[in-house]
Amino acid sequence: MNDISLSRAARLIDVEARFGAKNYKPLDVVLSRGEGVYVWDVDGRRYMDCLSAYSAVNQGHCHPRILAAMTEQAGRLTLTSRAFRNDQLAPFYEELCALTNSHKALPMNSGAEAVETALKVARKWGYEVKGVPAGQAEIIVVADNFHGRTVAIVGFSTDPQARGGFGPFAPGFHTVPYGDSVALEGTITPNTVAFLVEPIQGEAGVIIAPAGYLKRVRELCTAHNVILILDEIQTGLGRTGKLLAEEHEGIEADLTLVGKALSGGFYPVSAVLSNTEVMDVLHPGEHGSTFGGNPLACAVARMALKVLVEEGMVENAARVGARLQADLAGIPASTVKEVRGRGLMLAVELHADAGGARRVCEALRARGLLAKETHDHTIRIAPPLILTDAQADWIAEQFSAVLR
Ligand code: IF1
Repeated sequence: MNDISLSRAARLIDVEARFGAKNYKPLDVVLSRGEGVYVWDVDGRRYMDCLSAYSAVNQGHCHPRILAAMTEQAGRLTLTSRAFRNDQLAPFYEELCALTNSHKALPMNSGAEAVETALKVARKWGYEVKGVPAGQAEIIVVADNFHGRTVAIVGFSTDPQARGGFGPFAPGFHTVPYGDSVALEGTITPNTVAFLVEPIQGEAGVIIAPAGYLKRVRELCTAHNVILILDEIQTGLGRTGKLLAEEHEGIEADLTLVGKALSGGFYPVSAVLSNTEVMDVLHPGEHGSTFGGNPLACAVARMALKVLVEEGMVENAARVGARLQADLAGIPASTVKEVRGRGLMLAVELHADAGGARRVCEALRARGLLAKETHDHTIRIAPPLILTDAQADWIAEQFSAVLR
């Protein structure tokens, strides 16, 4: 690093601090280019990206086929609004539903919008189909959830940082512990319309529920006529070594939420997928979005799904993820409490007295590896799904060097 380029990064960081809202505290690495599993900072220094923009770039940075689809579509037609039809929406629906075995899809943009959409669908279904008295619909969520940042969503967060100071909140939400199907059953009432849960909790620190939990949840939702909404915005589209994480337990949600990697990180694209006719409660004018389902988003998402499947990224995530997890678990470091995860959604949790995860992330960064801590003691590892064996071994070597 020379002084001139150092000052360029420092200047950009200073300008951010002066003009930007202070709602983030990123690592002080200023990136200007990405390709595959690698990103480069403004000084030309290369890093392996072990965050993948929170699993939005599962396909790797600037995937050439998605880039080509995006630029081609951008030169033809970008936005019509849903007041008119466009020629990309129908094939997007068809391909997305075929791939995920869904009946119907509703496109939005951000993950939070997909969550909000599912909550609205569930409530409306509750009133119109289940027969819940007006204004009485209840939705059950779990503790330590992360579903986004809207007022309704943070209202049922249990994280004081996410919800503090943002009330008053929407009523009608109840919280049960994650992984506890008995608590779920005890909280269901005749007015319960939905249960919303992440198959593996991301922000909570890559928390995997006990085996059989989701299966039991599925049984309870069916038995009590409650819509099961799985938030697969982070776990979906190959991250855990299956296309959808629900496949690990052999279940199907009623509503499945996908986002992030649905566009390979090129563009915000999310969707609500429906396995039943529950989506039919929405009629013209009752829900929508200016950008949702636009032709650019559809063209990008179609190619993002195509490369995920055609280039074997889901299988690769399972295989290389297992190898990396075993490598990490084999590091003889007394600072490590647990290595866990599925596919390439991994986490290393440190003991509380190990000096903190942020420090480890800083040390990894100095060795050319970008990872992000979650809470104080957990480092998450989520590289693009195109990771090779040699790259996985390299990641484990860097952790070994830093942790020992
Ligand atoms: C940020 C976390 C990850 C999500 C699940 C919905 C959304 C997310 C399961 C909302 C978003 C992001 C948002 C990002 C940080 C990040 C995150 F640490 F906060 F939890 F990935 F681990 N459901 N997760 O994980 O999607 O509206 O953002 O498109 O900075 O807030 P969105």
